[in-house]
Amino acid sequence: MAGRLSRAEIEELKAIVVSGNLTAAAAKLQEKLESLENTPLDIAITGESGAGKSSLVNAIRGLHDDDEGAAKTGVKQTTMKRKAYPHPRFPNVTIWDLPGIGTPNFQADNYLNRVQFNNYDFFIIVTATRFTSYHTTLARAIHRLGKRFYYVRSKVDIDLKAEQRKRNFNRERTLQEIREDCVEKLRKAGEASPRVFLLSNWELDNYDFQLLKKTLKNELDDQKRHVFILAMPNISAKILENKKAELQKHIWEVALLSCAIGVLPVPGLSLICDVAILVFHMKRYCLAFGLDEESLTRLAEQVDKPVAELKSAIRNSPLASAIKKEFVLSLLSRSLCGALMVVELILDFVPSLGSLAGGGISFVTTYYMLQRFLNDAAEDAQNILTKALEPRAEESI
Ligand SMILES: Nc1nc2c(ncn2[C@@H]2O[C@H](COP(=O)(O)OP(=O)(O)O)[C@@H](O)[C@H]2O)c(=O)[nH]1
Ligand SMILES: [Mg+2]
Repeated sequence: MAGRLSRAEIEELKAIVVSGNLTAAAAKLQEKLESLENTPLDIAITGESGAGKSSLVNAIRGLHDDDEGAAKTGVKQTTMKRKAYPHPRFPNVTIWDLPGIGTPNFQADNYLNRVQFNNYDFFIIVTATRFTSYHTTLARAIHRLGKRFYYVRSKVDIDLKAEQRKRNFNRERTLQEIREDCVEKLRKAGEASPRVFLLSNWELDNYDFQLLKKTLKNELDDQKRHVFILAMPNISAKILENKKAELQKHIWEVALLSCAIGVLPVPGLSLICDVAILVFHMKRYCLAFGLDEESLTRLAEQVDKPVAELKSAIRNSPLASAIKKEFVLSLLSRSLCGALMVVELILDFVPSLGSLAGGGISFVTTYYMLQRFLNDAAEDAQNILTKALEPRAEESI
């Protein structure tokens, strides 16, 4: 069922409609939506050699180390030059694998100049062992240059495994000890109030990844946040929920844009709404949720299941490549009844919409269609995740 507009959305919508200047509002909305879609996000991963930088680059991109296009990892793999790894589905997002720090002649300022520090939105400083003055000197230099940084302690799965051999093993206590040790080392190295996130690149969604994600979300501006959320790997229900909520926030803007375009005399556009807008956004939803051939094939390989098995979990949504004008038109003709039912509902809330050309039908149709499609895509993404995580038949015997 279509979700309701929030109070803030209704107010904003009313203001636009009442102002009577829909064309100007549409131009602004178009600009806003375009910049949301194209904003670059550049994440720099740094730390000493062997800390797990390249592994973190892969994990954030949702890749396994041996997937095609993954950053090379391993004891002998050292990166002397920075290397860009574009996000597999959102090319405006780049994860940068920076050269190792902490070599005998290491100088933070030189290093930052060499890696073109200005290119990045924030830095993640990784260690798998102890934080030292190399890390804090680098962090201070980053801070001086007006950029943000986050300390990550990687490979905590190894520490836990080692501690597990002890009889009085306690997971939470071990993690707390690692955290305290990191904080203490950072304080000693001159960091007044350190924040450290404990991660395993092999189990990215465990430990402090949620917290790191939340912190980044809160500290990025609106546009970067949007891009960051959509680019996260689809590894947990929480991430899928975040994506849905983020996409949901912008549906009403897309709908209003469609409505504004609908009232302009643009030849070839549908009477009831702009089909191209629907195609564009539905495709984006699919890509965000990994509902595309490439993502499914990769996931199937990662969990060692046939891709057909993962696809069998899909109930509603087509894959990104199948979303074309014809698909949307057929969806529209099937959904028109439902859409018309919500027209009244929405007109109750925003009566002035009725004064728009076509009685706001374009707004309502677009809103309804995107809302439904988003619900379906999010549900399918969850079904796929559940299927991917299910034990394989022979394992459950
Ligand atoms: N157990 C475990 N091993 C890791 C983790 N991160 C990296 N490794 C391993 O540590 C080694 C060095 O990792 P790599 O990402 O190449 O480090 P880099 O030199 O900083 O890029 C590789 O063998 C990785 O597989 C982790 O979180 N847990
Ligand atoms: Mg590396």
